[in-house]
Amino acid sequence: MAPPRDLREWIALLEREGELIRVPVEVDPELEITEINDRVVKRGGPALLFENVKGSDLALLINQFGTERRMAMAFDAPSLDAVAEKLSNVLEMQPPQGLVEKVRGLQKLKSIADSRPRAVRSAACQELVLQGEDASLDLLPIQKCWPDDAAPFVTLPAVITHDPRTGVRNVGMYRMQKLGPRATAMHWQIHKDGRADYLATDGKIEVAVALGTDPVTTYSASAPLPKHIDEFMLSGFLRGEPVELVRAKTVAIDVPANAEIVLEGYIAKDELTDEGPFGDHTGYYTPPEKFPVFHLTAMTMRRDAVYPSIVVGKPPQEDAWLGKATERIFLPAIRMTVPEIVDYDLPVAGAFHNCCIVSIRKAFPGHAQKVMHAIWGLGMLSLTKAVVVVDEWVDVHDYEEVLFRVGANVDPQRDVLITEGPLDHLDHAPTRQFYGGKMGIDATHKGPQEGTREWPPEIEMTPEVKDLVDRRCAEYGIPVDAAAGNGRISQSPRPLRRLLRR
Ligand SMILES: Cc1cc2nc3c(=O)[nH]c(=O)nc-3n(C[C@H](O)[C@H](O)[C@H](O)COP(=O)(O)O)c2cc1C
Ligand SMILES: [Mn+2]
Repeated sequence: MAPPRDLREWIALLEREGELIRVPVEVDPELEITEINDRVVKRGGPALLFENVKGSDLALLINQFGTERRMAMAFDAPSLDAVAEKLSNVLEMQPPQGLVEKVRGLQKLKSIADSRPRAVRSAACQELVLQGEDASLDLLPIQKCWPDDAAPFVTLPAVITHDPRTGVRNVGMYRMQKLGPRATAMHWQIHKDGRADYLATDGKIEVAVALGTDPVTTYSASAPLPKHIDEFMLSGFLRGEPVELVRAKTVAIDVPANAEIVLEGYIAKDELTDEGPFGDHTGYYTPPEKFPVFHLTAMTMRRDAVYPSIVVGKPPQEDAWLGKATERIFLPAIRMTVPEIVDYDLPVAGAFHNCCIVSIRKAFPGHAQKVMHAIWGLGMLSLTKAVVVVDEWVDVHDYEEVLFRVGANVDPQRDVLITEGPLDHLDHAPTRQFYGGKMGIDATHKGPQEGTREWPPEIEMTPEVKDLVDRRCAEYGIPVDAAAGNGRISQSPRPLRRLLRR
């Protein structure tokens, strides 16, 4: 088995696994699909294939990533941590000793070599080629997601550009507001690589947009890689097989051969439009702001193309699992630069950039503060508003335990660091856009080295007595949960909530 090679294999797999429902009746892409999907997502329900979307001949796929199981299935992995392990194996490669290790080392190197995209001459994504007036976004079942949205938005695109200075490719997921049959806005935010490519051009930049790729490639477009790393490489590595690319018809850009739909076009340097309002992943409407205009020069498709969509809004939504995939997959890379980090968690309810809980192997005074600053200096994690640091033995995914540590171990005057720095483009809370306050909470144990009193020992029952009670459970006639222990009160959260905390 390997990850699905294209969207159709993925849909077939989801269907075989009881993870997809086909909806044959007509539904409206304006609001109705959002409301149906919202109810399904919040219950951890299946992917939905709407086969009869009002105003379009194309089917619409939504909620393909809506549960942890499906997100892991997309990678053909038992869990997201298993995906991370694959990366960690390569990142932590040491010079091999002995034959067995050498062979293993070669396999690892092969997995890197296989990551590079492969060029092909003909491709399914170009079965139909529409140019000029024939190319029209009106053919697509583009959703208007929320009542006050300015227009329909393409929500799950892989936007491909090249840096005009270096030629290096970038793939990013940036929503596109429909402005007409052959124009959209391009919502690449201030911190994003596609925007940097665009700013580096002096006239116009060619752009291609892949819709409906295999799920790992779709995920990769959302991954926060450093600018000089091609997201298709990451996809190839995670798939264990190169992404196949074909030259687009009207722009000098290679596009995924397996895509359902490809939009080709360009963006002129100084042509801006009002983008938004849009019901965003912050749970609020993002107000209108100027963004560049994308002009469509051609549209290529597979026969009977399936249009992929996603809805963001008040968390949790489907994008929670794309975010959790990034959280898990990037842990080994984060540990490369900050090895004292044991684990971290970006709570879905905190919309990812609002809060980061991190556990560390604390070794010296001020270590928690060092890690806070490291987080504020790492890629897109630099936009994190609040960082909570706990000791290595604390489970960062157990929010009740984290709150217990914050309550028990924090002297707000001493342990809360208030500073400032760059913030998420869409954060409406700071007084100024893009820049504002940040908070670090040191919930680790402190000691005389840090100028405090002796830290008291934590309460722990002896292992002997625990074993004794485990053994005698049945005898007591009391329903004592052998798994619970140490006197902690743990309310059992709703199943979906519990999953999201993982
Ligand atoms: C569903 C979804 C929608 C997104 N929409 C946008 C968007 O409209 N604009 C944006 O700048 N980032 C958006 N992102 C986040 C980017 O895809 C992400 O930051 C990615 O790393 C960008 O690629 P880059 O690092 O190559 O710029 C979205 C992510 C997801 C999962
Ligand atoms: Mn990038």
